[in-house]
Amino acid sequence: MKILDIRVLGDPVLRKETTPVEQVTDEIRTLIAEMFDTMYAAEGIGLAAPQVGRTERVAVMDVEGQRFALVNPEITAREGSSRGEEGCLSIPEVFGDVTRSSRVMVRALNEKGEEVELEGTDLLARCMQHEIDHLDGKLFIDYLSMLKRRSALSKWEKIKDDYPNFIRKVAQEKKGPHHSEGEL
Ligand code: K1U
Ligand code: ZN
Repeated sequence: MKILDIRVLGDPVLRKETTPVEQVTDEIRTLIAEMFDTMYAAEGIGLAAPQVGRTERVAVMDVEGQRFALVNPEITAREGSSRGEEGCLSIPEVFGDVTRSSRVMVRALNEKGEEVELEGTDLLARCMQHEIDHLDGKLFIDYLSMLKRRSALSKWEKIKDDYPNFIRKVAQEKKGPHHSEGEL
């Protein structure tokens, strides 16, 4: 298992457009496996490649047991609207309410390189949109009102020095899908 460093707000990689993956190779599958390990270790429900300093169009998520690796994901349809609180593993301790579509359809390649079309509703839909935003260089704070964004950024200013060089070190995994109770 390899836990990757998470890049935090201020690292330019979080604002870069990602590059579509041409072929799902073993190298991409290794990246996906390490991203899952990192996501579980950080106790998140999703993670996108730029958050670990990579520019491939790849994201992973595990929302209430629905676990997906998405390569080159695109939203093909959306409906409804729902407002809910979001956080971001790249902006620790900062939260804000964001309005998102409540149901989305996402087309992507899976880990095997097969084309899949997935439906997400509620939290899964929110997570899909949050992760696809990361792949387009967008962060949830971009959707906050000027006042809420200012307050989020002022909170971040107070804690950002805990992350020298824009790097968040994540401790070894605490929980994941394959670990039984009491296992280290
Ligand atoms: O991409 C990330 O930064 C991960 C982030 C994704 C997220 C999607 C949708 C809503 C909020 C955040 C997180 O995993 S934040 C932490 C988290 O585990 C969590 C957030 C909301 C509900 C449940 C868990
Ligand atoms: Zn995020």
